[in-house]
Amino acid sequence: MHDRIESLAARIGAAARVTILTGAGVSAASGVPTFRGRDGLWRQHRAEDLATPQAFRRDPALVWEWYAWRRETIGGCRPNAAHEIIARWSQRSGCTVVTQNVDDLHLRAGTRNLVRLHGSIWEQTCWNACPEGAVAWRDERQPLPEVPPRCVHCGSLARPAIVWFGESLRHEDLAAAMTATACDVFLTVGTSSVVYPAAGLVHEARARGAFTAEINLEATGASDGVDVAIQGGAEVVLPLIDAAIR
Ligand code: BV8
Repeated sequence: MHDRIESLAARIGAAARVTILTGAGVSAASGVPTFRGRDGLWRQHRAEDLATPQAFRRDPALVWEWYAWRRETIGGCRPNAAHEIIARWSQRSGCTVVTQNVDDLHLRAGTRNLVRLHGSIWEQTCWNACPEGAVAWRDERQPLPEVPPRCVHCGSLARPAIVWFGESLRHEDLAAAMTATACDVFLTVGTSSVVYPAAGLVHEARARGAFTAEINLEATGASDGVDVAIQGGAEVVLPLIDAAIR
């Protein structure tokens, strides 16, 4: 593992453009539950029951209870060493961070040039798509005074400003992520690489000539397709890489 960390550090140190894609594993050491691992959120709840527009239409109170519980959990979590190293690297010009996480821990760590592909658990939009409510507003109140919450503009139902299964990602976010696949080094960190289009970004980057690396506790479907796969916790491996960058 030492050699792989040294060679990846050399690549990052020499790169003009670095892109980092993150998933739930980056926030695991902060205490945010992952989705598909042991104790992952999807083990207790079926995604299709909770994270789809159909589920929300069927039972908005149930979906909002799940999000209210996750907001409470995430509200008590702090960025860990992985978020902090990524935030520091993001200060370099040419670095883009693309996250699938909705917890905003990258933002709280001070990450620049951040693309939040799946939105934020701290933001809401109007379910009825009233014109003002189409623009997300932030609500960090803990606990939410009313579940389900209401649109601050028209009073109808609000929804989490999160991309659910079967919904399109925001065009500008997907475009920014695709642009960032034109890079020298592409790191995929703490993601099971099963949810598209995010899971396709590392392959796109490699096809465009990037050196690609994965950091994950275990092998994923992306492991065989990257130049180097390092098994370990992001909060352990990223500080080791950082220390090895000259
Ligand atoms: C769309 C919101 C256009 C809920 C989430 C192409 C092929 C196949 C299917 C599709 C495809 N294109 C589109 C699809 C369908 C679908 C999809 O990908 N389905 C999958 C399941 C097959 N995609 C969509 O619907 C997307 N929309 O493409 O629009 C369209 C529209 C209609 C029809 C066709 C196309 C929208 C996707 C939106 C997903 N939203 N959730 C919420 O968060 O509240 S997904 C959910 O999974 C999470 O939000 C999360 O962001 C995402 C990814 O999960 P991960 O972050 O990877 O987390 P996971 O738990 O899985 O893995 C954690 C990893 O960390 C593990 O590997 C573990 O080993 C590791 N780990 C743990 N601890 C550590 C660690 N690693 C390092 N250090 C540690 N300490």
